Amino acid sequence: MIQISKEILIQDRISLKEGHGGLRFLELRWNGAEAHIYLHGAHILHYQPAEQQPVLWHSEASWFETDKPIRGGIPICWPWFGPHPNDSDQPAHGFARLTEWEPISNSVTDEATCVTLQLPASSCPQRISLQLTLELSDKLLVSLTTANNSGSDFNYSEALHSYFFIQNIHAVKVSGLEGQYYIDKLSHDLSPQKQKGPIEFSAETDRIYINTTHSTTIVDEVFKRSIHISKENSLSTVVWNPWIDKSIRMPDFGTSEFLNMLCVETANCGPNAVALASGETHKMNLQISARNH
Ligand code: TA6
Repeated sequence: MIQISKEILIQDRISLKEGHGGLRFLELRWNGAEAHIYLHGAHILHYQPAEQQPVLWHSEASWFETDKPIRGGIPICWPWFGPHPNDSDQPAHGFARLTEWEPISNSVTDEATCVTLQLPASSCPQRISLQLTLELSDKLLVSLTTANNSGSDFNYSEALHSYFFIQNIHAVKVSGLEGQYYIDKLSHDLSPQKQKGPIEFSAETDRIYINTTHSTTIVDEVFKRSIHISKENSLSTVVWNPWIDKSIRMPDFGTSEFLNMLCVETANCGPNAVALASGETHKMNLQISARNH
């Protein structure tokens, strides 16, 4: 079990708590906003701006066990996205979300509350490091930084697999990806398709938008809220809703929970996997902000 140094905890701004399943998390606070990041997987589970509904969703049926991924929030997919490319015994979406991370630094100012966690070196490939920084202010900034000091190229894919809380999937649109190309993972034809208009949902949806730096906006007609998602150093955006049949097949997902969640994921995956030369660092940034209409 990771030991937390006392310097990480700052009264009223960064506190260590015991959460679901007895797993520990850091609670960050800033001017009425709050965020929770579990040490397991450096998993951001909760983000709620001041006087707003929570922005992130998690399943009531989620596991909270040290050898399983948490269902919801912002899982970290690294160093591969989806199934392992050539070893079916490996866990989906990599091992970073299945390991306890160590808080290593913080910053508490009038402008923001920040914490950085590191994947223990014992869990990383040789001389590769992975850090996550969470910055809470009137928005949420998440940075995932991979550093390669291995002496050779390190090829990997990654995602901040964000699950957003919505009121009804039938009354939600995603704008910002108009004209971008996507791979439809549910189709036999995996050739890139062009997105026409905003994305609306009426069935299982699992798409990787490729070669795109575009920001996206989730427009929630019922909550009367827009969630704006912008990114840096990310060329893929994944859009996923399991709908009912896939929800039934997932033991850690309630049958009708698909109505209240939508994944818009900030990634580098598929053709946008990262080739990181030795001595180089790659930092993928995600910014989430929510605005009531
Ligand atoms: O990001 C979409 C996706 O790759 C879907 O295909 C689905 O598998 C989802 O991730 C959830 O994956 P998980 O391993 O967390 O159940």
